[in-house]
Amino acid sequence: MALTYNEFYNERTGLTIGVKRLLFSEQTPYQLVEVYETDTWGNLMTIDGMVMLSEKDEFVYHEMLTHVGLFTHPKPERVLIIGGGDGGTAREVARHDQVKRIDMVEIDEAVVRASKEFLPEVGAFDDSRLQVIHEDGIKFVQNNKEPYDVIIIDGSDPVGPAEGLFEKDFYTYCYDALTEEGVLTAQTESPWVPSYYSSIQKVFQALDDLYAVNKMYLAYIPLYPAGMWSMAITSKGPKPLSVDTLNRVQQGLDQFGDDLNYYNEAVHSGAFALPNFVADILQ
Ligand code: SPD
Repeated sequence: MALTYNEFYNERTGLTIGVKRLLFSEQTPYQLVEVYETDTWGNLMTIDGMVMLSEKDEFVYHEMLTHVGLFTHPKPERVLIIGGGDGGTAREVARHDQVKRIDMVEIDEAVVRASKEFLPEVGAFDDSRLQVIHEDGIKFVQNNKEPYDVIIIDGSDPVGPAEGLFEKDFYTYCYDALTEEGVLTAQTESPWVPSYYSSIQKVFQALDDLYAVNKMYLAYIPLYPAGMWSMAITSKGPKPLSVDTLNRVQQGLDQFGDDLNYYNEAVHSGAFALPNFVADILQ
């Protein structure tokens, strides 16, 4: 019998992926973490029945969540990742030579363990600048004493342990944990899933209240609900579309060579073009 992984994200509408077998399944104190071997997407990690990443399409999410923010900051040296236990965001951060320290705060050690074993090509766990900390990301930010230049929120969906990552209190703690020109990026769900609209609105309202600069941008990720994904960039000053930022994008990408598969100069700017129905969510 042909096996499939099914994720319903809008009543009876969903995603079906052909799978060969279940490689890992663990109910942790926080969530159900699973990894499947799929027919065509490489290995696939899900949390509580929601796709987190597949080996074949993860590059889109990780490149877009990372480089838009890192190039917006004039000198990103200290970077904090909240969540991101698969290591893909850390891998993209590590491409930036200026970065001196990467702290990744992943609440669930099972995500890191499963990723190292079954998604070995994804994470940059060997980078000497990376510290992996297993703690509640919200408490970590709240108690932080040494501010970061860039914070990246690479959490899961707004149910279970990641719910608090969509609340104003959390973005207030992040504001206090950022340096003077601090930049933050966050994953903010699919604009095609109305049940997430209130979470999206809550985040953008909080960013609007707290930060000087605040924008939504989009990426196209086939295994996420409806394929369209939104992200937020917010900062205390630096703007993602300023001439300085665009110059940094150009110079930085020259150094990276051909290593990226999604992000480029045109994508950086184009990602901020929002279709009307998406802009309307933020009204
Ligand atoms: N429903 C998909 C939400 C994905 C958010 N994070 C994915 C983690 C990949 N590093």
